[in-house]
Amino acid sequence: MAAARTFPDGFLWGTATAAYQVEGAVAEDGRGASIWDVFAHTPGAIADGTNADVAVDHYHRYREDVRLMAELGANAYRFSIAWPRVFPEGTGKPNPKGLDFYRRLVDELLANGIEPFATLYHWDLPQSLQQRHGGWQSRETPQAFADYAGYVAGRLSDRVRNFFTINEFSSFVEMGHGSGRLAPGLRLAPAQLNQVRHHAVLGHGLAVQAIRANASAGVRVGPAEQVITAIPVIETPEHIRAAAVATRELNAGYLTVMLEGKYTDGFLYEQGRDAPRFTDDDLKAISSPLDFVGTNIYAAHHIVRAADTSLGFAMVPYQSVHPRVAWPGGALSLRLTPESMYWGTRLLADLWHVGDIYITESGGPFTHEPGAVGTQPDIDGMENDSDRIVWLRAYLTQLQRATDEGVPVRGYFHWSTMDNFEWTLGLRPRFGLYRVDYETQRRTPKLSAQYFRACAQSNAVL
Ligand code: GCO
Repeated sequence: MAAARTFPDGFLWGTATAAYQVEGAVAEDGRGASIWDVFAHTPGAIADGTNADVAVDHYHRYREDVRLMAELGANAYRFSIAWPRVFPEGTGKPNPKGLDFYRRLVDELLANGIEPFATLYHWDLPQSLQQRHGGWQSRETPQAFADYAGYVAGRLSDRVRNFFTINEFSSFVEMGHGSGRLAPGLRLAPAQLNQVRHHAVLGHGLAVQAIRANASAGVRVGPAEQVITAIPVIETPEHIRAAAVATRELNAGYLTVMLEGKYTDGFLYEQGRDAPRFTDDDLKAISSPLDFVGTNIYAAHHIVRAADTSLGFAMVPYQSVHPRVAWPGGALSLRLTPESMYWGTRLLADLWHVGDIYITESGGPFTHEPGAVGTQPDIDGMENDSDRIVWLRAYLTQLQRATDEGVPVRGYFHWSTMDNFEWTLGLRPRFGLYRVDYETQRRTPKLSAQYFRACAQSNAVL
């Protein structure tokens, strides 16, 4: 029998979702519009013409969904709080029914022995802030976000002990304000884009301060960033050093400035006159001390090698035939790079001495539509997503390699509990451990749900 590849005692096994992708009920109980409601209803914006007005109706089905998490053997759940439910206009008068939903959800989780981890911003900015101030282009928004974060933490921290401030800065900034692929669909000039980047991390920092000022003692807070990961082409000292230098530079606009309190010289030099305008007070807020770092790891953004360049590293470009899983209906794909789980977490600890790390998302869009060419039949009524199991085992193996070496990873949140609305690609990509029939909203465990449960119950990679 091979040596058990166990995780440390107390390691959390969870799944992750986001409000806009799962809740539906977009006009219920006083919820205000978000930029995603506007974007998803813009003709042509969503690949399959769907939107998340209903999504998977988690707002009404949350009790059943919590039971499904318990059946996974999960002891944690990462969800996001919809800002427009709590402050329909983003600021001003709160909507009590907004927080009431999250109290109900959290009480159901706690009653099932599942630890709630709440993300305060998973991209659904109140539309009113976009209209009034231009959203994250304005310094009004970071302050509004801090006020909202402090308000929520002050009222939920009797039950919610862990808050993530913002999810995936790089995605909603670069694709929401650079390429325009995500809401609000802007294509800003470099200087303006840099200012949005800066306002996003400033919002994070001000929110950390507001949570500390309003939450009950012992509450913990940190970001949930998709750390740009660089893995060494060969795991020898010179290439490992190159991967470390690359990781610091590649994250300069986000995690590096949060953890070091300054923008790297390389970043400022590279941005030149487009560099963000900031004050020392901004940097102080941005680098407010954290209790943990959450990181979404799906694949390595880059393979790097040591090179005699000014920064000491060079990219090793991916070959087009690198093993991957494609997003159905889109041009995106995830390259198979399980060692991103090892290097993505080890370098967080090595570079910045991060004391507590959570994998806040990982997984892949392994989608098998019944009747489609190449789709294999179900096994005992469960979707045969053996591809997801093989992928997950490879990634968990590298994560356990890290924890075995003492890297302080405290938990793993699989993306996602169930199939849900995958932003601009709509409902076609399916990331869930549970399959959702979008006609009936019926949830059915996939084979991978059994695999997840086996690992969670053994606290090991099987
Ligand atoms: C992200 C978001 C999730 C996605 C998931 C699959 O990481 O882009 O946090 O909302 O749905 O990653 O793409």
